[in-house]
Amino acid sequence: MAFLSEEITYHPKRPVFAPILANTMLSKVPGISGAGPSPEKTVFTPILDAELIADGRITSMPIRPNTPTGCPTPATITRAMMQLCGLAPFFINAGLEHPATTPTYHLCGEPGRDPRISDAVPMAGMLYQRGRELGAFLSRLSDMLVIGECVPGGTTTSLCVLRGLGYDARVSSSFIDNPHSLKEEIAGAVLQRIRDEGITEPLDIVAAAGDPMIPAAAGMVEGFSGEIILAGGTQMLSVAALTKARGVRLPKIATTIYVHDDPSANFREIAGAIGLSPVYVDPGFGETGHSGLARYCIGEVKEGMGAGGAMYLARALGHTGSMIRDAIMRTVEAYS
Ligand code: AAM
Repeated sequence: MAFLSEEITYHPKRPVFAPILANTMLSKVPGISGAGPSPEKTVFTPILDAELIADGRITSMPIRPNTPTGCPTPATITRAMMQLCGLAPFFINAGLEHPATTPTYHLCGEPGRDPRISDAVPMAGMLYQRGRELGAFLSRLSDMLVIGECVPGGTTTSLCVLRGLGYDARVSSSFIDNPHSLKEEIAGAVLQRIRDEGITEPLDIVAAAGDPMIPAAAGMVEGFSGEIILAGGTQMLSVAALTKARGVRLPKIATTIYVHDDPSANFREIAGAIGLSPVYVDPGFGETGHSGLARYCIGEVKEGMGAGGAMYLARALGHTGSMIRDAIMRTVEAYS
């Protein structure tokens, strides 16, 4: 199997890798997110993942960068790619519950609220606008913008947004066992509220049902003039669905094979319905001999913090599949 699902057509000269950090209160619902050691602690994952990528270690809390089953956080992969490529990530805070512990560009948003109860992102319009301005600013510095995300619970907000925009989506999960019935229960309640309140405008649907990452990323897609890569899985489909609904150009999506081929979701079908043909990376974690990385192949973690897009970027910058795998192995082993 080839490392990448398609040939690289563009080799950037000055890429910017920009993960968007945000919270949704849905991550605190027990059983909804595996991106953190407990439901309450998932809100810290974006901050701790960013710390790991920027500093190479987590010091603000006594937490290891692996799941309880020994599966490395996707931030480990992103860290390895930043080092391999000699890049510094540009973190964007679209709405975090707690202050970040690494430098971030603050869009002055708020954490996403529970969309079953009230509008999740009342500031969606402002976040879109600020994302657009940031995208335009970055256009002067860079020819390729790779946008990642870290939003625990974000697959569920994306489910709500995609359904609200008319797509019959089934989304991925950080868990091996995708908590579909819990997600369906939440999406059902949110869609009922959208119908009851007569919300039809795409950005209003995101304000009602989404999380702060979605409008910020979509605004950046509109504002940036160079090559755009959305680095992520089903969460990035909701960003692309929003840009499509607003008549903005369609971005490219890069993810891992673990999301692309996830039998518990319908990533390919929804990407096709939006008009996208995503590129995916197969890093061959099953053949590395590392039992934690091999768990990606059975559906644990799968993707996150732009890991798939970071590996794509490393290929676009000329690194081979085996160089990329070796860099990941070195980083993973340093944290074992
Ligand atoms: C981010 N950090 C992660 C992780 N993600 N650490 C471990 N596993 C992950 N999958 P869900 O909706 O199930 O919470 O999945 C979305 C989260 O999973 C996002 O934060 C994404 O970046 C990834």
